[in-house]
This record gives sequence, structure tokens and C-alpha cells, in this order.
Amino acid sequence: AEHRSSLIGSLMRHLPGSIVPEPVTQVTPPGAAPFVLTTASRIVATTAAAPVADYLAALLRPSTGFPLPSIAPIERGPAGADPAPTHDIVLHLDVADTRNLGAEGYALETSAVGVFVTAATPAGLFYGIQSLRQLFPSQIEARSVQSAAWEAPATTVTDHPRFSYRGAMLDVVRHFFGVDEVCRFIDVIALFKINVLHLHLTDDQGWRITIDSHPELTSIGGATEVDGGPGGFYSKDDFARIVEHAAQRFVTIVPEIDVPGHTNAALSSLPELNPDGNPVTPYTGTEVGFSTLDTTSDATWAFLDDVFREVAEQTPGPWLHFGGDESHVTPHDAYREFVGKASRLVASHGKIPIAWHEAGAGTDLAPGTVGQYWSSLAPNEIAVDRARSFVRQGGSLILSPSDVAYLDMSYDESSPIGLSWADGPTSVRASYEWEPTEILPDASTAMLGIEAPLWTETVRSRADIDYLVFPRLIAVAEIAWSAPATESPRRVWPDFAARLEALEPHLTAAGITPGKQVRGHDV
Ligand code: TNX
Repeated sequence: AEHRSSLIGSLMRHLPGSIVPEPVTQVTPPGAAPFVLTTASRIVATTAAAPVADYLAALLRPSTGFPLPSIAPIERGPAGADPAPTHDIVLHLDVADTRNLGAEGYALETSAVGVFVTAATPAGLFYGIQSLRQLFPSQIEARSVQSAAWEAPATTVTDHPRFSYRGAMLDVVRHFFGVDEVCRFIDVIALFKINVLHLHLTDDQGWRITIDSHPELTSIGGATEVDGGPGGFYSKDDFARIVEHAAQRFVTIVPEIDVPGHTNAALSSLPELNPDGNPVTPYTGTEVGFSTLDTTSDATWAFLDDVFREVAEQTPGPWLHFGGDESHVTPHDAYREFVGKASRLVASHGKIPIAWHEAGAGTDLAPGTVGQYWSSLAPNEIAVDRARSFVRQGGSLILSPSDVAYLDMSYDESSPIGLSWADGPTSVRASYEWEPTEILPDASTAMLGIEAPLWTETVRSRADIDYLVFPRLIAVAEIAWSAPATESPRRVWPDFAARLEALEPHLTAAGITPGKQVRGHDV
């Protein structure tokens, strides 16, 4: 009996076929034979799907050691021609599919006759592949050859996201992270169908993006970080590599140039930004709210025009974030005028402006400017009013409630790193159990999406990133992708915790050590 109950326990823990974020529909026939990936398996794709097929092959080859050639559908012969079980993975682009999968949706069918992923777009195929990865044994994520039975349980999924903007943010200023580290971060967030990476590129402690017309920004401003470390910055070529790596994973880069506050690095690099003639020294502490651009000087606006132009040129995505947070030493009226003018300057360079919610104080924002709410989940009156102002001015909202979506908060008193100003530490459960529309019920139709930021005052290494980001980013990713709890019985903590537990070996195999382990059957 003991053996039997431990067997049932381990079966429950394994939860074969579970997927995070929870798909819209999933049917798993009991007892059906699984799909088996073998050395004879092929990836079948048309030319339009070939880049996604190459991505899939690059994922599966290292751990399986299988050749997994890509072939065109025509070489495979007409559907049904071969009634015998096959081991192929078929990626099928079909704009006419009647299941209304949308721009990012997909259908995934695994069985003894093969894997079939159908979508209207390459992005949809890519998300189908992310679900498929989770169906294989966890060793699939290893980067060296493993021996495992490469089976995926038979299941049928149709899926599409709730929100089109599903973001993570990395602060590369407080501590600098180089191109390889950022690309690795993109790889791991893509597994959870995150499609935006917001890079916080400038702040008091550093300036990380090359602006050819003002090289001092990086030669001086790039050389510092919190703790007095060496800092660093991205050359134009580096930044292009990040953008390209992201694009291949259907991740859009949102660059942030934070103004008028959080600008000590710019002020200490360019004397012309300080019309009073007093030099500004570099800063490596963690205080906020002490710096500001001179909002009225011509030098400021000439500088911003150069910066926004060169950042827009380096970024193919539609958005450019101009910050606007915590400008505590900018006179209020000057601030209100500044954010309006800054939003219009961003728009004049062909980008949709995004700003933190404080910028809602500006009454003449460029139409369509997006606001990012970072106050508490329990609506904070002033912050909510500012957020509403973006909607009144024709814009939409990104929600990053700091007490549940900030990845830089500690988990509990035992966490060696992380902050706790946002209403104390944030448990994994707290990062999961919230509903975005509760913050601004009257603006639910203006919600672009959700973003989980990682500020890096206490984050010094890849291990630190993984500790704070996992597993909480997965919780936020499910809120951004999956249907709300009112429509899905699986959107409850015990179910999520069990699926998270089942996924943990995948994270470990991918080299990620999460900050908290969640034992689903205990809750
Ligand atoms: C507030 S949230 C900030 C950042 C800090 C963060 C630390 C926001 C828009 N600004 O400058 O890094 O708190 O959690």
C-alpha cells in the first residue's frame, strides 16, 4: 500500500501533459499512446515556417542527439498516404484555419501518428513549440546528449493569449549585464510566451546604449554601476545583436531612456546639460529621486532629440519608453510640461511613447502614449488617476503592480537578496493570485498588457537573476497569457502550484536554479 500511494503521489506530481501558462483548452485522452521522437524524426515545414523549424531543431538536437532534418511537406507526401505511425513534427501555417487562433494562437496535437502544430503566423507556431517543449521529459532542456525515452503524452491543445503585451523588464543600469546574459534571459522568458523585453538602459548609476552624437554618455556614463563595479555599455553592434536574438524568439525590445529624473549619469557625462556650470559627479549608490534634467534649457531638448532619434534608429519595435518616474526634484509644473513635450518628441521619431504612470500628470501627451502603472494592486488613488489620464488621452495601459509583479522584491525574510519596499516581500503565491482588471475596472478595455520588472540594485549575477525571476515570472506570465480565473477552473493556486512543480525539472535541466520550490501537493 505504501508503494502504491507513493506511486500515485509521483504520478500526480509528474502531471503528464501539463503546460504553463495554462492553455485555453487541452484534452488529454486517457491511455492513448504517446508521440515518440526518434532518430528518424523529421521537422516538416514550408519555407515560411522554416525559421521556426530551425529554432525547434536547435532546441531538440543537443539533448536528443538526433539529426532532426527539416523537410518540405511535399517530400513527406499527402496527408494520410502513410497510415503507419510516424515520428515527425509538422509545423503548419494556415491563415484559413477556422479555429480563430489569431495572431499568436496555435493548435497543438500530439499522438502516436506525429506532432502537428498549426497557426496562422510563425509567432503562433513558436508558442506551440513552447508548449511542446514542456510535454517532453525534462532532460530535453539539457545542452548535452541525454538518454531518455523522448515521449510526449497524447494531447490536443488550442490556445491564444489574453494580452498582446506580455513583458519582462531587466534593469541593466544598477548592475550591467552583457549581450550574452541578455540573450540567455530572452531564451528563458520565451519559454513562458513572454513577448516583450523592456530594457531599462539609463539611470543615475549608468548609461548603457551608444549614442554616436554624444560618445561621453557611454565613455563616462557607461563606466559606473551600483557597488562601484566596472559597469559597461552596448555598442550599436551589441544592441543590434540583442534586437536580432529577441526577434528570432518573437520578443520585441522596448528601450527605456529615463527622463527627466534618474539622469545623474547623463548629467555627469555632458557638462552642457548643467547650465548652472556646477559639475555633477558619478553616482554608485541606490537612492532615487535626486537628479533632474533642466526642463527648459535648449541643450536638454537638443540632447533628447539626438538620443530619441538614435535609440529609435536602433530599435525596430513600435515603442520607446521615456521613463518619467520619481522626478522628485523637478518642479511640478515644469514636470507636467516636460512629459508632454517628451512624449511628442518620441512620437516625432516614429515611436509610440511609453511612460511610468506619473507622466499621466501631463495633460498634453502625444495621442496614444502608453502608461505603465507601478503602484500597488490595491488601487492607489493618485496613481490610478494618473493611469486613467493616459486612457483619456487615447492611450492604453501596461500594469506592473509593484507588490505582486516586481521581481526584485524578496520572497520572505530569509531571501539573501531583493528589496521589500512594495508592501513587504512577495511570495510566489502572491505573485500568482491577482487579477489585473481589479486595478482599473473602468479601463479594462484599454489594457495593453502586463509586465514584470527586475530592478537590479541587489542583483549582481546570472544566479541572482534566476533566483528572483523564477518562479515568479512564470506566475505573471500565466496572468498575461491565460484566460482569467472566472473563465478557467485551472487558474487557481493549487493547480498552478502543481503544474509549476511538474515544470521544475525542466528549469533545472535548463541550468536555472529557482529562488523557491513549490510543492503543489502540499497546498
Ligand atoms: C522604484 S519602480 C523605481 C526604480 C527602483 C525600484 C526598486 C520605478 C518606476 N522606479 O528606480 O529601482 O523602485 O524596486
